[in-house]
This record gives sequence, structure tokens and C-alpha cells, in this order.
Amino acid sequence: MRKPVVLITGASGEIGHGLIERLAGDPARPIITLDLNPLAPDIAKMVSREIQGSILDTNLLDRIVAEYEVDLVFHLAALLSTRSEFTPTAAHEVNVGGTLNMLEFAQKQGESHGRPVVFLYPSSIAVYGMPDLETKARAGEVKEDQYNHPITMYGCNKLYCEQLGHYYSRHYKQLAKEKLSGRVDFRCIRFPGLISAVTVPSGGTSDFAPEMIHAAARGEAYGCFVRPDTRIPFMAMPDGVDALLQLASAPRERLRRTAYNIGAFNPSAEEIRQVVVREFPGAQITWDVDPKRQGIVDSWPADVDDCAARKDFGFEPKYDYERAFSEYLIPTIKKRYGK
Ligand code: AKB
Repeated sequence: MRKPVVLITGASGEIGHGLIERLAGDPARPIITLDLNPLAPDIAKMVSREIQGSILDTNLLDRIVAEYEVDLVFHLAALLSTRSEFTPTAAHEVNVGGTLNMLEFAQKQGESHGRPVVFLYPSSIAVYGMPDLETKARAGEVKEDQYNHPITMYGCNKLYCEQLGHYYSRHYKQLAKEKLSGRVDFRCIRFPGLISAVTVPSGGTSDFAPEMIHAAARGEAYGCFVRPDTRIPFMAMPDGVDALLQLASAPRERLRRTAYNIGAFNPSAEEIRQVVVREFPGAQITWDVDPKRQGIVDSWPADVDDCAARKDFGFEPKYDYERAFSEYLIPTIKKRYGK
């Protein structure tokens, strides 16, 4: 008999790393991963099978359908915002084409084992497009349905895939009504910038915060690519992983939306610099603004309204700004770099 497993795509990335560490604690639910890149050796030990391959390879996806009973998917594979601006058509292919393949994969899985496949999708604050800095300052906490006018390929891809997921889950409800067996239970979180103490992101535009912190810990100088007054929402990685797991296990009937905002704190780049200099005296942080990346971050909201996530699936971040640094980032990073 095929055993129920969790599938994580893009598992070698930042969120995948944290998610595998958390999921590995439950031996009843083996993890299989799909990524172009190999997993870090300490993480690879925690999964029952590591598949190196692409979400664009539909033959490979069909083989996984035949071999495994996947009842939970975390579809994390994507090209992030800055990278996507350099290769927009490749980004569309991976971010949209790949997501469509994974939704079809989930649909086929649901049909084969007759139970809903819960499909977790990380969207992003990149789905927002604030028209100008004045509006951004005035808007404050932005709700899910406001300012949905992304200016990047990545933001367009994420917003459209939220809709695609909604389409697949409606289709699932329709089929269920007709007593047919198509099953995709799509659930999506719009992540703010995530800051991990153990990994450094690549290709994102919110990366200025984690890059600043990790560079200081390594004793390297850092030229921040946004202005000091730049403000967007952030979150410590453990809270991001918790939110995904909470949403995955929430009763379906409690969920009133397809996509949920979550946030924890929203310091300016200068406020981040101040804490980093306090914790790593002598850190050399200068301002080296990249107009293109600045334009992207300026189009993202200064904060998000996450009331729906708090109400519907009990989201509550453990780390506010001070705790994120004092109890998570600084001690873990110092240990990591042997300080
Ligand atoms: C990026 O910067 O592209 C991501 C995001 C905010 O989705 N970190």
C-alpha cells in the first residue's frame, strides 16, 4: 500500500530548510522533496526521499503520482522578485507554469486516493503595488484586497497563482458536490520579508535585511541597496514556518479566504542597521541604493493587516522586533559563525 507522504518543492530554499526541520519530528508522515538543487547534508538526513528534478518535468510528476500517496503539498519552488526581473519569461515559466503543473499533480493525487490534497502556497507582499510613497505612508496596514497592482513579474505571478489555486479549489468543491473525486484544498499565505538565522536568501528584494545581519556577523562590510527610510513588513523564519503549519492543519470550514496576509514587525532599513550595529559593534553598513530594487520595495506596503489570519487559523507571531533579534537572530547567528 502507498503510504501518505508530504511533498515539498523548492525544499533546498530558505523556507524549505525550516519546514523540513519542523516536519521531520513526525515519523508518521515521511517527507519527500523535489528540487533542482541538492539539500544541505544535515537536512537531507531528515527526509525519506530527495528527488533532484524540476516542477516543469511533467513525466517526473506523473511518476511521483504513481509511486506515492501525497496528501499534503508545500509548493515552495519559485524564482524570487529581483531574479525574476532579470529573466521575466523564465520566471513566468517556473512561477506560473510550475504552479499549474503542481496543481494538476495535486488534482491527480486527490483523484487517485479519493481524499483532499491540502496544497500550501507561499505568496508574497509582492502582490501589492503602492502607487507612490505618499500613498504607502498613508495606507499603513494594507488589507488583502487592497492595492493588488504588482509592478514586478514575480508579484504578477504570485497574484495570478493565488487565483489559479482558488480556481482549482472551487473546481474541487464543484466536483465534490457532484460526488466526483477531484480534490485540491488550496491554502495560501502572503509572506512579508523573511529573516532566517541559518540561511541567507538569494534573488529576493527583501534580502537587504538578512544580508545586512549576516554580513555583520561574518565581519564583512555591507552596502545596503535601499534608502535608510525604506519600510516593509518582516518576520522571523520560525514564525513563517509556524504559520504555514497552522494553516495546513486548520479546519477547512474555518477558512474564509484563499490568501492570508501575515506580518510581525516593520522596521525601517535604518532601524535594522541600528540594531545590527548595537549587536555587532564595528559593523560597517553603508547606503548604496540600487534604483531598480528601491522602486520594487517602495511599491510594497509598509505594513499588512493580518486580522483574518489571526481569526481564521490562530496566527500569532512569537517574535516581535526586539525578541526576533535578542532571542532568535543574534544568538543563532553568533553560534553559526562561531562568534
Ligand atoms: C522577495 O524579496 O522576492 C521575497 C518576497 C518578499 O516575496 N522575499
